[in-house]
Amino acid sequence: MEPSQDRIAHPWGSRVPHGRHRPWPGRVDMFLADGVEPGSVQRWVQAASILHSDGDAMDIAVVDGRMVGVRGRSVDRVNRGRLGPKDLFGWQANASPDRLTRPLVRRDGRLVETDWDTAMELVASRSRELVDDHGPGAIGFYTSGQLFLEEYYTLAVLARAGIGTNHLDGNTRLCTATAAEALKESFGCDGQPGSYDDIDHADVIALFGHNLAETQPVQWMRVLDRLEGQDPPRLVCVDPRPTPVARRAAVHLAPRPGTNVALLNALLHEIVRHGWVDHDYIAAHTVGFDELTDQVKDCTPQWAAAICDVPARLIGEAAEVLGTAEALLSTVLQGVYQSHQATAAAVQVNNLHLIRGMLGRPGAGVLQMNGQPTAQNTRECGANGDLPGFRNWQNDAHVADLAAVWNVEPDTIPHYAPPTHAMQMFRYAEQGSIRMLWISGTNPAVSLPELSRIRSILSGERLFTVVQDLYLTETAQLADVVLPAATWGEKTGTFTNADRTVHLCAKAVEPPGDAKPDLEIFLDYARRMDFRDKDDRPLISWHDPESAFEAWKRCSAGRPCDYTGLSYAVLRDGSGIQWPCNDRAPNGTERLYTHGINWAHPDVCESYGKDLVTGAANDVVEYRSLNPQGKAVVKAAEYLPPHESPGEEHPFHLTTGRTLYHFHTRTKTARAPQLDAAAPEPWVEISDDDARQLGYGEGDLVEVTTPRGALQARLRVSDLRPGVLFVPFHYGYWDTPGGSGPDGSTPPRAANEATVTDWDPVSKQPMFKTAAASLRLVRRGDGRPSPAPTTTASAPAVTGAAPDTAGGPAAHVSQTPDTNWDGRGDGR
Ligand SMILES: Nc1nc2c(c(=O)[nH]1)N[C@H]1C(S)=C(S)[C@@H](COP(=O)(O)OP(=O)(O)OC[C@H]3O[C@@H](n4cnc5c(=O)[nH]c(N)nc54)[C@H](O)[C@@H]3O)O[C@H]1N2
Ligand SMILES: Nc1nc2c(c(=O)[nH]1)N[C@H]1C(S)=C(S)[C@@H](COP(=O)(O)OP(=O)(O)OC[C@H]3O[C@@H](n4cnc5c(=O)[nH]c(N)nc54)[C@H](O)[C@@H]3O)O[C@H]1N2
Ligand SMILES: [Mo]
Repeated sequence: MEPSQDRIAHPWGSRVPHGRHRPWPGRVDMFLADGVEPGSVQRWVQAASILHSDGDAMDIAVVDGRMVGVRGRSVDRVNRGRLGPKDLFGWQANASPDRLTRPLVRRDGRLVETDWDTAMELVASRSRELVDDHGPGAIGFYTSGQLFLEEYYTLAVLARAGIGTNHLDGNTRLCTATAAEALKESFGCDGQPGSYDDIDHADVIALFGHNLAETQPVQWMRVLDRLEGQDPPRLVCVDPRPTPVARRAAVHLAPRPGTNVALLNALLHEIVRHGWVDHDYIAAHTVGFDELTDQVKDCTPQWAAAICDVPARLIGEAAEVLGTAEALLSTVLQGVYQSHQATAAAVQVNNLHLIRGMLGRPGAGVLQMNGQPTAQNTRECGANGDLPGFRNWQNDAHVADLAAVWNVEPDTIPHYAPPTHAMQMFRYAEQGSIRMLWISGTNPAVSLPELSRIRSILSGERLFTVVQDLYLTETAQLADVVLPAATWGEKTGTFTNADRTVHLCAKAVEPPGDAKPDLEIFLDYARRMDFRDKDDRPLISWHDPESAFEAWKRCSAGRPCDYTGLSYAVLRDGSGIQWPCNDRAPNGTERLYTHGINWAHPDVCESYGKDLVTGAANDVVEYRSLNPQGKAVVKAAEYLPPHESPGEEHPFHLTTGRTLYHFHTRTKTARAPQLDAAAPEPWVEISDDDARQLGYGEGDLVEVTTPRGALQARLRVSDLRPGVLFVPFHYGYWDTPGGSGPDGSTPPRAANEATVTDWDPVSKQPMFKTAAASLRLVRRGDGRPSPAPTTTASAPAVTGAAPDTAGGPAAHVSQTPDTNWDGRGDGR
């Protein structure tokens, strides 16, 4: 192992070969600011990363009240001490000089500084007026996948029972709504079946629209280590881009964007035809297998090859690898969730596992991935379009049970319709029925589709907009009130990663200026609004993170996401722990569904399911007759062509997504020098073939246009599949944080100028991955290559066409083998 490496140039660090069925050996990564020696660190404070859904456990180094670095926690089951580039360098953004330190209010058109009392009184008085004049439905809350559990739970209680509005959702709608929905459709309830430890045991790992290498680099390190160890797994990758995953795959299928269902139906067709199915498992644990065989009967590889533009032979090969796996692990992410027929496709991956009996044992699992670090908590706390604790809004007993936890009348909690989804909330704001929108921890003026529309909604006179953030983002610039929040490292809380692991993340340093933790802001609002329960006691009785956690435990008791066995004390010092954690499973639960399906019973399930084409919700009678015993539902889906396909005027498929070095709208990663320098500007990826045909070259400035809008960036000629353009969605208006705004001084460069306002009918997740676009040359590049990274999916088709991405001495990270690992990782 190299004792130290440039981790911009080598994002995954040194390999430690990892044999099948063995515990993953540890490697402790540490990065300290220039001039800081390990011996001079005064305190190491326990935390976990919030720059992806992996939940990498780390300690924050503190000297004289300042963060000076990070070190991976080798005791933790998730990362065994490893950290990815964003974990290693991202913390520097906390100390950026342009942090918000005082509340701002808009006066005479300008945002001016004020004190907390003035800002909060303005928000509270406007809320009271609106509720009095127009009812609770005039207020909407749009939150995040990046706050802590305690904050979401408090927000859910104050919105659903305090205000009594149905309009509360998270940016998780853009992110993992389909993960939740696919789990509800197949298993009756949210909750990740698999575990990251399945990577240690699987003989086949299939990644559907998931660039694991760039978006969860630490689990990719685990896969890479296995590829170098005894009995390595075979990878199947379904992705139109030549991602690092695709490059290591035994079979890489690069379908036309938007055709996942056709491809999956052909894979299922082959698996059924060859009899690679587990009939005992199907009979014992599922309903719906016959409908599935019927649906895929004619979906031959030749049929799918014509739709997906993938060789039929490769589809057959992939089916054989999947069909003959002895322990199959599948992961699904945005290439499915944000693409056409999102839920229908994600459900077919569940079907693959159900009909092959690939669940609930080591190596056999599904990870319907989350993307954001704390998205699982948004969902389980009911700060998205669900009720807290995975309760079913259509089941009166569940609503009554929740009302009892909160000591309110059931009618206080809106359940006349499904909780409003974010896309609909923006529509209501556009139409004027939502008159106040409180946005916390998300930057919709960069991350929602069709940005010209979003800007006009947010800046409209009729909407009173509150934005709670760390910086004066593109969104905050349009607000009426801006509340300065404390973030990771400056506040304490817990959160849950994609494989149900709960971590404690402690406060290491003070927030800047007057910035406050989101929890304190929500509690302050609840006090000012004087929310009461039915006995006239304060609705919200907790006052700090730990008491909020204890309150949430009561709400989660007896539900699938049972936290009753956890506490701050249990989470301190050791490893993260997977829920459910209770009397029966005091050390947590590695895998769900080890003894059949337990949350799909009509009286228990979170959802009665939906029609996969229209999204219409089933009622309890339909569900009971379909699934009286609460088995898993094998739900078939027919392939339907995308709503918008390339044609004469817009000949390309435009797809969008991520790069390794940046997180989302870059509010943090653009403020970390090593990360910013690795990918300083946006780019447009095009295939070698298309570039040659058009006579365009590396570095040319181009404009991408769709019916919604246009953006400009320089061209990267890559091994992308022909006919597709890829644009990273990270870049908003600013070249540099705090730079010029959308005043026309610089050409637009955000991917979402061009994306479409359209969503999956079942999960309501917007379609960021499929649009039809045209391409035009603006200016020749004069031999200067585009700034896209060379270490990732955006690597140039011709080696050497751009200088290698590297970080130099400023990106050197120490790597130390860790041998004290008993393979248990619970640290107890
Ligand atoms: N570096 C980094 N890591 C992150 C984040 C980040 O911003 N930066 N964000 C986090 C969050 S919130 C999320 S949601 C995750 C997202 O993680 P991923 O889903 O892995 O990332 P994306 O780049 O959005 O999309 C994945 C792949 O989908 C492919 N794709 C596009 N269209 C289709 C299609 O129709 N079918 C198929 N099969 N594939 C298609 C794209 O080519 C792309 O490589 O990453 C998390 N981790
Ligand atoms: N075209 C396209 N668009 C996409 C996607 C895509 O693939 N393509 N992906 C979608 C997905 S999956 C996602 S998750 C979204 C992400 O989209 P956003 O949620 O808009 O992205 P972020 O930049 O993470 O925004 C989080 C904001 O919260 C702030 N923040 C960070 N920590 C805290 C905190 O502790 N408290 C508070 N109050 N604020 C905090 C940050 O400064 C930042 O402004 O984008 C979606 N949009
Ligand atoms: Mo996401």
